[in-house]
Amino acid sequence: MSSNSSRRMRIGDFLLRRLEEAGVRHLFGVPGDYNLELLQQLQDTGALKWIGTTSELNASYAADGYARLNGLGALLVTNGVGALSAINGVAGSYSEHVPVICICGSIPLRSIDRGLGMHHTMADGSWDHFLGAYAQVTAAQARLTPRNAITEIDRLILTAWREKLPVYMELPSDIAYLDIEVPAGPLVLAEAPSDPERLRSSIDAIAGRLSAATSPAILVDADADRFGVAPELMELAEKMQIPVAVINTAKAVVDETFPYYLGVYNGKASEPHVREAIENSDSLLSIGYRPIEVTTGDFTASLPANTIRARGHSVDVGDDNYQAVTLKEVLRGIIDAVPHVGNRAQRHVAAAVASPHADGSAKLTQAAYWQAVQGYLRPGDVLFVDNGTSYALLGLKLPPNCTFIGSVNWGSIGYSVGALLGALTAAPDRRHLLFLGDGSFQVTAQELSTILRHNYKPVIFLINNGGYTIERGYLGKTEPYNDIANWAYADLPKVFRPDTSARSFVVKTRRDLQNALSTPNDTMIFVESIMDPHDAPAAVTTSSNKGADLNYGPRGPQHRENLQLRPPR
Ligand SMILES: Cc1ncc(C[n+]2csc(CCOP(=O)(O)OP(=O)(O)O)c2C)c(N)n1
Ligand SMILES: [Mg+2]
Repeated sequence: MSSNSSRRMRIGDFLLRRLEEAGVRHLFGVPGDYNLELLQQLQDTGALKWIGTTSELNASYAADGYARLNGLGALLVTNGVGALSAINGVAGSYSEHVPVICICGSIPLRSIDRGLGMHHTMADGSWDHFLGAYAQVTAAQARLTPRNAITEIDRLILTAWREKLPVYMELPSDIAYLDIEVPAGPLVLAEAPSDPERLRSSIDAIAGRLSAATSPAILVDADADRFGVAPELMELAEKMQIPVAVINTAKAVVDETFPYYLGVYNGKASEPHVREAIENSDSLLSIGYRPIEVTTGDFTASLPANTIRARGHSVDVGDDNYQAVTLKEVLRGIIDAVPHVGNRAQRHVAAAVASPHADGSAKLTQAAYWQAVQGYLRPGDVLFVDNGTSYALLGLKLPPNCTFIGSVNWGSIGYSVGALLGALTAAPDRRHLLFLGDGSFQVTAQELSTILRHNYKPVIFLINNGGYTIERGYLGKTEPYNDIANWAYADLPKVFRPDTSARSFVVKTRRDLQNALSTPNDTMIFVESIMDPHDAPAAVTTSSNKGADLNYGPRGPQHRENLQLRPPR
């Protein structure tokens, strides 16, 4: 059949078919009367697998986690109530550059035509509020009609994939079963090729600079992962012996055992050799760099003035800005254009500090905890970090082929539990390790039930320190607003799935932790570690202290006696 031939198909079936052609094999979400008709089509055709979640917020986090490993993710919500429950997570996908398709089963076109008041609306005769809200947090939005369904479905899916950003689509509940003429050929996810002259000129400019440089370096942000160019960056680094640093949002995007991997650049908070290599480079190539306070050591980052700024679809070199180029083609061209360099002076990466041997029966500390976690990591692990003292994971050295899933820019607590469900669904055969605090967990804990329902086998490392320790470093060291209710966290697998085979541990000492860590990964492992509310990695408290100065200014309450958790002196 030729690609421009057409056939008849129901709108809902066509949408599911397009998602499948785009590589989406699972749909997360919560049913509602405005989307049940599409769910029935999913059921009848077996097109995608439905993964029902306990809330739309968690579905949005799951679709994000799924997309991080799969390249594209999708969720299905219902009008208004579902859409707005999911909007925090979708906004996070926007902030973090993750392509997610949010499909909202919306009020029937019949009601719009006739001006009928409907539930899940403002009951004010309007129907555009939620499209308007989503216009703020997505790259493209549309309400489908029988006339626009073909073009809009393809436009939204392609926009999400090309821009690496979320999109929002309303499917009115009375059109999913209507037949339309649809293209017979599949949807092809492809970048438009670069403009040949712009591509050649940008490659010449960058390759020229890198070749002439004596201390070139590469600085990587998350877009290197989103646009899939980590292999090209490593190939370039290897060919020219160029050191590569990442910022925290791009942890593990470059294999940390790669010989030219430097470490994490974070302004003055970086290790000295990383800072030196980036800030004194005479030709720094940055990839998708989007600095914020927590990725720049509180704005102490200082990139050379002549930094080359490459992004997904454009490049800045000196005074020139190149449009209509794709990052992958630019990097491939640079690799071909630059000479082999075999004699650049090697930098020495500081060896890992030897671990002091502590008493196994002593109370577990954050220091001992992260040291034990370091030893537990294996090549290929998928690692999740939520907001809180678990950010300490960013300081560990990761084995090869690990994936790091976090939300450093958006930072919505609880994200990691939903993201874990999504990533487990996308890659069930990898080992998934979740690191989070009690406060973050309490936001999205019930999604554990979905993870258990599907027999997934992650390891969950929960720090029970009685509340929001990272916040105590901003303000309220001992204030009750940073305290939370104590749950029997380790009992929850049993609560959420009475017949579970999950192994739960309540860890109070280093020996308890070692015992938990020696368990095989043939079922879910839930490790609840009890720690002191005032025990926090120095990097976390220092960053919180600085954040308080930035947030509250010189007249703020953080200067008052003992109101702020500080690093031990
Ligand atoms: C949705 C949302 N609400 C509030 C916050 C503010 N916040 C950031 S970290 C944090 C506390 C995290 O506590 P916990 O998960 O227990 O980590 P800990 O530092 O105690 O290890 C809070 C409330 C946030 N980031 N996101
Ligand atoms: Mg806590």
